[in-house]
Amino acid sequence: MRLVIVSNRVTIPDRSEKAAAGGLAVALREALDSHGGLWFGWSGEVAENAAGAPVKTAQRGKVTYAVTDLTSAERDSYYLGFSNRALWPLMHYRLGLTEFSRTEYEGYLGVNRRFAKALVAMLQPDDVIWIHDYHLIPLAAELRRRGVTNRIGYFHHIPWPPSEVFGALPFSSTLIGTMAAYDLVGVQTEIDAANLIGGLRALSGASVDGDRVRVGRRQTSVQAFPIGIDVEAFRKLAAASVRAATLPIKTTRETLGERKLVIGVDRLDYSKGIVPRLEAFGQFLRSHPEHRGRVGLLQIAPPSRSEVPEYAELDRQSDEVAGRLNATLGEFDWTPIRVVKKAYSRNALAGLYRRAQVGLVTPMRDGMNLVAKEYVAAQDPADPGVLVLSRFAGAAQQMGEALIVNPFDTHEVADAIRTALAMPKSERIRRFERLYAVIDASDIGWWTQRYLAALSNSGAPRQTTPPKTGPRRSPAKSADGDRPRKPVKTMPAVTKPRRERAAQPGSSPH
Ligand code: GDG
Repeated sequence: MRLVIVSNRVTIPDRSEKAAAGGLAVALREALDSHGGLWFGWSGEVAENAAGAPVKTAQRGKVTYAVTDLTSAERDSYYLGFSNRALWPLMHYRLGLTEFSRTEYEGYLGVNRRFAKALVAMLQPDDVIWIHDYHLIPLAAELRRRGVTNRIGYFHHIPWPPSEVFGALPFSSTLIGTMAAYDLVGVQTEIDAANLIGGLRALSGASVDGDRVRVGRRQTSVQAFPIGIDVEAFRKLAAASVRAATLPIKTTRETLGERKLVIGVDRLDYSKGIVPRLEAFGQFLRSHPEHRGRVGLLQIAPPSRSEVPEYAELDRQSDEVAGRLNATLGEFDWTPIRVVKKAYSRNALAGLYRRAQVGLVTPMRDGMNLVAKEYVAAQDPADPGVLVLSRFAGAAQQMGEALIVNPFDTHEVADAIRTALAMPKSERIRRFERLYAVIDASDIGWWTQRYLAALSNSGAPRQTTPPKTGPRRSPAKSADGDRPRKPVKTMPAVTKPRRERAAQPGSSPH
């Protein structure tokens, strides 16, 4: 069997490039390496002759990379328009920000048709095809129209909203109905799975039996596969980065001195809740003035999709709020909030996570949120920091030992920051060990294998899921003084966020 991965953007690695630590791209590349495979998608480049030009290919080991450029009209309608001004806000429950245009929808369908046409020419009979994310929802339907009978799976990295929200999108019934062309649809959480299945039933008249969904003559399966990170690689990276005291870590030591550090790391995206988070930090300093001068918030926010107007507005707002809070709460020798709008190396990020006493991960809505997992993986097991996590991040479904907060409630987030900073070491260690065990048992390797196993079983008689077990053993320290013991990889514990235990999501808290 050969694995074929399709994603919106494909970066052809440099021949000399050493594998980066972890990350989705690395995990997918490893899966391709072990099966031999093809990775197809947009090059990220724009060229006016793109539609008629041949696909560009490059061979790296056992993997063939095949990329196509987009015309500027395609990029505007498919990528900047329908994907990022209609689907992205809609999937994040932000109807007020959702901009729909028929022309952009046509452009989206057009690029999916063009991708299908290009892919068909490269397919072999035993290929298993794995398509990623919201840019490419109708791709399997386009492939089926061209007679492709191979196994095709889809993974949706972002949330799936309830049908009352998704149904507001014109042509929502047609679009959601194309999901039935897949053999397996993976989403991040059980809430997303329930929403998608509910939407298929309500909007395209699907009949449903557990995770099996039938639309007309086609049957698919919708299941949750919570994505993970390469925990082991990230843990090593963080420990090494702090030991080596590379530049940002050294400078942070010098500029912060004994001051405590609260860290946020997010693409500059409104779904990540950066502005409400800054406000919450301001509220924390107002409510607990004893912390003034003793703690600072570092928000790393590399710019993202800056050609989309809502992102440009967020850029402006975050500067304004940080400026106002620093001006009103800061002192001549202390700046409470630093927002840096640039990307740092993974190495630097890992070290900064480890230096920070609090990881502040408060998206308004998020598919999973890998930063939450990276923050935990990076901690010193002997003196770990505390994760404050939004209940609306998919990660909250697994990481109930974090301090779970409602990001819309500024006072609640402010109180959680105070609780985190005051938490006794024994409790920090207890929470860290449970969180580490959960993310380690469901790391990126587990995710890839589990998805691909389910895809190759799809269509076959129903799979039996391994029993859910409690959290793994505590990550007791090992001989190197830092490495938590590796738990056995089976099904990870799926713990509910603490606040949610009493009132569970009948109608989903999302
Ligand atoms: C989508 C879904 C889902 C951030 N700043 C820098 C940097 N990053 C890295 C983080 C992390 C990644 O970017 C962000 O991942 P998230 O999961 O937090 O969010 P999205 O980008 O929105 O990803 C999300 C994910 O897909 C996977 O399925 O979890 O819900 O929205 O790895 O570390 N990396 C570097 N420098 C930075 O400044 N090197």
